Amino acid sequence: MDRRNFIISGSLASAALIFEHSSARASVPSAVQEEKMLPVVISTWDFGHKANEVSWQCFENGKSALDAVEQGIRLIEADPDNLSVGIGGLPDRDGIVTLDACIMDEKGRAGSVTFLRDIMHPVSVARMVMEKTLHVMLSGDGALQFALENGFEKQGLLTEKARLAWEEWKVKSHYQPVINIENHDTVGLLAIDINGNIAGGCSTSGLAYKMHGRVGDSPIIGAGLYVDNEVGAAVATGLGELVMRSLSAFLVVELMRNGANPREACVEAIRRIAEKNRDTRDYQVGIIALDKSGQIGAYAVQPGFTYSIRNLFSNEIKTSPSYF
Ligand code: SD4
Repeated sequence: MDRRNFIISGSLASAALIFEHSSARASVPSAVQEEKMLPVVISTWDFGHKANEVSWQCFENGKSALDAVEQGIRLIEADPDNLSVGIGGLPDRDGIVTLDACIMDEKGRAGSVTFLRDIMHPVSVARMVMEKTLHVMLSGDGALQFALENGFEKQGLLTEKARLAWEEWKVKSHYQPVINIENHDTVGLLAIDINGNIAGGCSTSGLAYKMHGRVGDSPIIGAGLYVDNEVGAAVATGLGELVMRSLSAFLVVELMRNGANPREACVEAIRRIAEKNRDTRDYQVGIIALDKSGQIGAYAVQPGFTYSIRNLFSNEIKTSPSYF
């Protein structure tokens, strides 16, 4: 479907929503029913709602799923009030903000940056790694150098709010990193366009007060994010160490390839994490997934994981079911 038809079907969808609310679902025009699943944007947490809006605008402007993913994530990276992504992210235990991000497109290409300092939009640097280099991942000083060479500007990312939170943590924690269910909230966003092309991305400042040099799952292709345009995509949030050990995003996509629906695939990936870590419950991992037809799924270890969905019929924040 071309852009014009997408916009038309968007307005038809609004009509469809009204029908739905008035329990006259059967009256929805058949053209809308046929195309109801695409495009779709799904993202982690409540703040994903406003990221989805930006991604949706990209679709309305005829942009690709990759653009939709990058632009949606950039909005969250630029929000100084978000304490886990981009500017305003909580620092490591030495008071330094280091960022991880990655992106994948429908061709199976991937780009990633880890341990990046002083650049507000790691997802865009990751995209540039994917598009302009022969590599998948750049890290630390090399990632920074690449960003600066490609027009990104250096800027301090530690806001006053984050600095004060870190000062307070140092007193309370006696300078030990705290890894619990409170200290993280990564943005992960998956999008499928009207042509069925899928892209995904992920961006984070990682666990608050982590050891300097620590890298989590978010920039690791197959752990924090995986996209396979034949099958679907998945992205994770939560305690990265557990996600890295089980390659959760890749696992979810492979389970879908073998017939699981997105929800079933997320349940199985979370079940494996929960079963392997029976000694504690003081952590959270949440996974969202999208398949080729636009069906979505979500599941988490703990209650409290929310995700945001935008398609022709729905624009809302949902609470994920959980293992415990
Ligand atoms: C990490 N997975 O660095 C990230 C943090 C996160 O929600 O997702 N927070 O481990």
